[in-house]
Amino acid sequence: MAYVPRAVERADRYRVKVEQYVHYQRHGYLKVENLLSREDVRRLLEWAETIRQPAPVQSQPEKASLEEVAKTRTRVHQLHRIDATAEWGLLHPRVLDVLEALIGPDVLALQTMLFFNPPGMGGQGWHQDAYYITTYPDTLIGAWMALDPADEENGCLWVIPGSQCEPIYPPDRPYGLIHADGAFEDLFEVQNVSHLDDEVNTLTRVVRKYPDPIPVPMQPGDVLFFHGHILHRSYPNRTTDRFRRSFVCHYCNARSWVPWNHGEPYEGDSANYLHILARGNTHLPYATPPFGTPVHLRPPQDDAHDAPPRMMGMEDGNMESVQTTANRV
Ligand SMILES: O=C(O)CCC(=O)C(=O)O
Repeated sequence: MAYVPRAVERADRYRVKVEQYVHYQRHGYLKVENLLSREDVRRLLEWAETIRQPAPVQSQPEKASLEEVAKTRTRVHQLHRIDATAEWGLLHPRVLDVLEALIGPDVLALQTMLFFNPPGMGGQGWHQDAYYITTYPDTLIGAWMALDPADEENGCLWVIPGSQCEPIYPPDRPYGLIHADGAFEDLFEVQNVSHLDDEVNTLTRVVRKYPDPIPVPMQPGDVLFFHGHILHRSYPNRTTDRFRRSFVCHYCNARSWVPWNHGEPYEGDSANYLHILARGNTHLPYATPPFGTPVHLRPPQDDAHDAPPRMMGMEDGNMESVQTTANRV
């Protein structure tokens, strides 16, 4: 039985250009403008406004208004586990279209974060996302969906193009590792990752190898895809009158082993069974969307059609084209 991945056909499907793929691979990020419609953004914004009774996510205050939540927390995590709109945003088909091309064909949805970042608040210092979210092989990617205009004043994301080529600088043991322990000669441990103060956050030592971090201004509906290794950060919202709301999700290839559940316990040695298969197929455990958001999966029997056998070389040592191979009886 051959494995033949197929992209999902839909009238409003977003098709990634080769140039965009190359940009993502080369620079570690890709901004796709207007990926979400105005209607989509409105739905997410209206939903964000209704989060007056914060979800039973650990350490959430109960029965607080949005304003109260925003005063104490600039973001809420993992709402898709308890909320249909968050699940819809996480599994937005046009976001998945891009992910299918960048890290697919099989996509596992891992995390949601709703950011409020009201005036005077928010910001996260330099970090690499795969430091926090471990996947083996490491295929982590973020999708940052702008709900408000985001710029330098209200705390847009900053990235270091090309820094996705860096390994993950690990935390002090025994917190976790991405690379095999001891595989590198000179990989150093970092402290206070994500701290806003560059002098306290020792990942800055890596950041300083790169002269040109860049801000990524966004408009509502734009989505920034960013590699799990890219060095990135945001600054506090310096405005007095503008929120910087965004919906940020993380995904990986569904063939990756995921010993991560947002710090929550799980059974066994991987948490794959808790994460939603969003596209394609996988031989690993997975969850289906609890609120019923449609996802386009490919059941195993769909793979059972003839794919051309491919060979790298013939018995005489010469290369053979795929076409010639496919025609062979
Ligand atoms: O949006 C922000 O302020 C920070 C987001 C971020 O760094 C992340 O999602 O990894």
